[in-house]
Amino acid sequence: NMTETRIHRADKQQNGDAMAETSTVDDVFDDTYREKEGKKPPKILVWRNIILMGFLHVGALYGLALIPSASWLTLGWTAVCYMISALGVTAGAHRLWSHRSYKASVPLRVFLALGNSMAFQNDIYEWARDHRVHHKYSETDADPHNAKRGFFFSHIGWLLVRKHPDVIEKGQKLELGDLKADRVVMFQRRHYKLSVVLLCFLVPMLVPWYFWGESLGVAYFVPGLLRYTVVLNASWLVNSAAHMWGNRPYDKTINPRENPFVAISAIGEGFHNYHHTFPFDYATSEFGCKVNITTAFINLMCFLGLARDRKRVSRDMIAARIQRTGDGSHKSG
Ligand code: ST9
Ligand code: ZN
Ligand code: ZN
Repeated sequence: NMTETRIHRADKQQNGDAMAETSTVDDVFDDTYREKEGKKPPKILVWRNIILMGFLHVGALYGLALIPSASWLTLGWTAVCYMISALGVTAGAHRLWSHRSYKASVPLRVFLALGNSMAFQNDIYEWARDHRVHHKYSETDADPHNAKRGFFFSHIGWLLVRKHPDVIEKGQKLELGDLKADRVVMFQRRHYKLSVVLLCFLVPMLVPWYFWGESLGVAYFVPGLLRYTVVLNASWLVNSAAHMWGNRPYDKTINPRENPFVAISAIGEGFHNYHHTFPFDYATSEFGCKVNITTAFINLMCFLGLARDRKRVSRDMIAARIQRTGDGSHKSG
């Protein structure tokens, strides 16, 4: 354990030197935290969430059965809604707002916030707060979706019970000034419920009904509920599957893994061993745009002048890390 501690310390130093600016983002693993000893607090079920998530998944299955009755335009629209809501999470809440791995102009931030409301995964502020504690206290009581509590808990279970008190205690100590200072983030937080009703449910349903006469039933269940549920599960797989199955070429002392299947459905967010090792890298992967639509999207935004200052880990730093802490699965080894 002493060596592990030293590894993390050394890396913090290294990251800090290479990326002075990122030191303000409170997303670096804290190896000094210790779980409280003794009995764990009891699990308190939140029945409202259990029932709503149950209905949502039944509705999504019904949407699946309705796919053959949907027009091609409606299916195309479903894919568009999937992309916009996924980008609102990956390029927005995750890479921009949780990790500050690049900078985005106001129009791009507005687009990402709209996509984020379409994804209905809690507002950006709450998402980023939970995500920063997830990185900082990964796989401990203070991690909201602690993967040590099993697949079900890290996938969906954590949204169905009250949080462990350490999540809240540690979360309250996080530096979140950058989020509070972002007017787009705070505007979305103030109008979150209305924005979700409009963007996650009404817009996906009304567009196919109004523009090409799709039935309201198909329009509600396919681009609405089914699309929402698939984006949710694709995101949750990063917390469950990508914390359990895959190689650890960059750091074998941590649980997050490289999982190409998750990377596909989560449009580039499955390279999770890399991401937890270098959380400030805007590509969340060593391999840039490969199986990574989100990275391609951010590159396009830079090309259009809507984003800038992408942070990237140097080749040397990656190679050194693979040598020092990798599990030997990297093809360079
Ligand atoms: C959803 C989120 O699905 C999904 C996140 C996925 C993350 C993936 C990450 C992987 C990497 C990125 C990959 C992206 C891939 C995307 C691919 C796309 C194709 N710090 O929460 P409350 C305080 S959401 C500090 O009620 P309870 C705070 O004061 C789905 N403080 O705790 C708070 O008040 P406020 C839809 C914290 O009572 C107060 O405590 N949404 C923190 O224990 C109470 O907080 C739902 O299903 C913290 N971290 O309830 C709703 N946390 O907020 C789910 C809390 O006002 N949520 N505080 O400041 C809930 O109903 C509740 O949170 C609960 C816990 C029942 C789970
Ligand atoms: Zn993780
Ligand atoms: Zn992250």
